[in-house]
Amino acid sequence: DAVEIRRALLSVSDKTDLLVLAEALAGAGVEMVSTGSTASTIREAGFAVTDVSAVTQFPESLDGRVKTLHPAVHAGILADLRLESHEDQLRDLGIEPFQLVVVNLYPFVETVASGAATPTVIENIDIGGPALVRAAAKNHANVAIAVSPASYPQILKAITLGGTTLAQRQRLAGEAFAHTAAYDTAVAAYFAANVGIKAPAADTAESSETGDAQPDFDATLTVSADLQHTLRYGENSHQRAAIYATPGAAGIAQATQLHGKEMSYNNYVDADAAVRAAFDFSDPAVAIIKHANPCGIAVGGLLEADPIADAHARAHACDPVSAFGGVIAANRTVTKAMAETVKDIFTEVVVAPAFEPEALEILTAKKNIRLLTLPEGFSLADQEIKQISGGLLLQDSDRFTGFSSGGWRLVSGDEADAETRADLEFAWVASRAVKSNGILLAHQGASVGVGMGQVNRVDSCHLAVQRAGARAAGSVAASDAFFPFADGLQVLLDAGVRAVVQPGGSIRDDEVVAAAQAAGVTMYFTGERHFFH
Ligand code: 93A
Repeated sequence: DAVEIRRALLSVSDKTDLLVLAEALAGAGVEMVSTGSTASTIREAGFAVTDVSAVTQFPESLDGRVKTLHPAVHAGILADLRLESHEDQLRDLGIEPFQLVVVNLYPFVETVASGAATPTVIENIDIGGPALVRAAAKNHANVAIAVSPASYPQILKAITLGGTTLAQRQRLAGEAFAHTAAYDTAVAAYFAANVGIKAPAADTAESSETGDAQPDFDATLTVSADLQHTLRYGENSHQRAAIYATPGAAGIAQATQLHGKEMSYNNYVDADAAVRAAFDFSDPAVAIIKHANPCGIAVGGLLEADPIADAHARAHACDPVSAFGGVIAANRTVTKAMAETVKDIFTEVVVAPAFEPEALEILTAKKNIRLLTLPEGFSLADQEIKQISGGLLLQDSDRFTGFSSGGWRLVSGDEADAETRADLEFAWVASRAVKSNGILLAHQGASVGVGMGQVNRVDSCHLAVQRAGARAAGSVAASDAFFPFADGLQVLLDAGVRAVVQPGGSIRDDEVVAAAQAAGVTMYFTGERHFFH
């Protein structure tokens, strides 16, 4: 099944190691057929090469848009020489077969990443190249296809061994189809991101009937984002991924990386969750995030010498085990004192508005830690888009409207004293960063136990209490949504929680309030829910 290479087609944008290959092919007496600048590179190095236009008897035309798109080329690649009829037809047509095709495509992704204007991007959509690649890969019974200089060494070896093996050509064909698929995915992503997606306006008649809907919401979605670069991989190593940035925005996608390894897909997700949590507070605050959930959130004591360092120390103390490998966001400049504690904790990312020079010095001594500064005018997104199969969901971002929206309503126990009230407000804001169902226990401006992401609220309560340990007694609790039954609340009461804030609104609110009253515990209803999925 070895196929000896006698004629090769070469057409490459990336000329890396082209001449190494050309030299070996020339040395083995292989006829090289080539396009425009590939041919001139080979010729200038002193090797014989046939211009593709001599094969097609058709000039390379339309500014290079038509070079190899010709039957004289494609019949030479696609002929299955295991069939006598194909051999006969090639002979009648006067077409020589190829045994090797070496193509790498126009640098589409790189062109987009360079910020090039649309016409340049469009011109870098390779048409003839993928056709060559797919033709050669389809006919791997007869032809070897190399889509990257990384494959040249095995081609060089095959030349010395007298030809390519079937197993080798099959492997190369698989790589080739994966390559063209990834290429077209990048092109499709560019179109999806740069062509406005218009959704029809909401059907207001139907909306007003449902009562809860927002009839004035003109659900026009215009997605505009530019490809920044591809990422090493997505959420897992077998997923391809890329990052896009919205023009004019000032969020995590526009952050400047000062130090450390390349940001990963998960780093971006967690950094976004971390800044969302930290920037919900106006006081100096730190959020430590793992898998988009907080393992600690705290505000710094304003009377402390270094409030942001204090915030970090107290956020870390919430759950030091989980904070290992976390992503930290601070809503103030990272100080030397904060850096001194962070440096001893394995941390993936630190993101902040700025770093003190001494802090930078301390943290950059750690090779892998990623340090990011937020762009000027940093703000969270106004709207959120979630993809579902077959479409998209659009919503306003869940903005924290503070304590003024209708006010809190005391439904159990005594009005909170100032300190308890401050803790309840802290817990309520911090609970917004917890994936639903979320329960957050807090004490003195720091989370002490977080129950996140459970499919029932009782388990979230158990988790929060368990994480808080001895700190549950005397803490305050916030629940991101109402308690549907008294059972979850009872877990908190049994653990010694002294005050609770929650939206209210359950049809069993009476039972829930009665449980709080029986325990003599202060409870407020906010009237506003903060689900976060
Ligand atoms: O513009 S194309 O889509 N039309 C073609 O017929 C064609 N044939 C090869 N692009 C075409 N190619 C691509 O040209 C190859 O994929 C390769 O990336 C590039 C090499 O051109 P040159 O040798 O002129 O640099």
